[in-house]
Amino acid sequence: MERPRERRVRDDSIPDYAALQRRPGRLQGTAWELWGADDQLGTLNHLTAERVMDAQMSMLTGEVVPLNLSLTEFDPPIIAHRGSIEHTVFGLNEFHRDDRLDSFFPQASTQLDGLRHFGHPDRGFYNGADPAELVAGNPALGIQAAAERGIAGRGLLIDVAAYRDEIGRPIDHTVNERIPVSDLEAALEHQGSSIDPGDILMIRTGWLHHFRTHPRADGPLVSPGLRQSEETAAWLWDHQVAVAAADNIALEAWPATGSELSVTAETSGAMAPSSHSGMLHRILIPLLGMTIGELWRLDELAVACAARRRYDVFVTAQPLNLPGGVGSPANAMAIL
Ligand code: UVW
Repeated sequence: MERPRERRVRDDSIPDYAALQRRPGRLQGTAWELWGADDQLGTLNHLTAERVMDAQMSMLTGEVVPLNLSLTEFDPPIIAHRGSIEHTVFGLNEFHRDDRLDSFFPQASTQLDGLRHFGHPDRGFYNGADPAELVAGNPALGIQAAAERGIAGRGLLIDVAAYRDEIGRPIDHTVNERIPVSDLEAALEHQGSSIDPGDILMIRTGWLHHFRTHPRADGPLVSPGLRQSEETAAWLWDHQVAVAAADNIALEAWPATGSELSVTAETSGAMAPSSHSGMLHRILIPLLGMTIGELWRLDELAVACAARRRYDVFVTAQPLNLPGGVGSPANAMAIL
């Protein structure tokens, strides 16, 4: 049964993206100190208790849809420096089993990127965190902050893959196609949804389905994803999105080669370009404090949402409580 709901109210105390660019001094272009000088949560602060309560209205049947791939999904690994997990099962006697993980890379499968994952080469890490503190054993900007809070709220699926299929312009999953904001807006309109402040946004590009159903191509890994642009960053920020997740490698198109974003440290020659050059990550995580989700399993959710003709759901995601952790398996689920 359809449950009526009212649109949630924006928090007008939060400056829009254009206003962030006018903040003075070291705060210019950042969300730093908006939620306090010691804040470690960034846009997760949008998930107020009132909004979590409100997200009940997105549960219609109680059907639970897991959003996680297996921890061993990518073997061989898709990101070369994140090796395959080694799982040992042992027993202290014949009637006992225990187990151990080695070579465990928390970002090797369905994941959340925490706020120490990326800094901005010109501006630094979120809230001006000292890079020297971003080490094992020090909790600064660690994923434990999100774990201690827990992530729950209204999730909204944007099935941009289905939209593009339906208009006869399918996304090319074999290249790093940059999906513009205009496609996200059109997909939302097509499915009759709109973003509410505090939403956990889940963007389905269809890349994961393609990757799992086709032989692995030789050569570097590519995936379509969000276009690297100030417009994309502004769109996510101005909608007051709490978490931006997708079913692809990096949320944004990968690799970022040819991106329109640049940093002075690289253009001036002070810092060598790298595979991170041009990445949207460099704005979203350190400047805006946005938690990102990658490799989320959204295909079953897309089928269920299309069947109920509603794309808002209740979502929980519980990162590992690892002090100083950089990222974590998402441990996410949708409740319909
Ligand atoms: C990439 O580097 C591709 O993304 P991330 O490190 O966020 O997983």
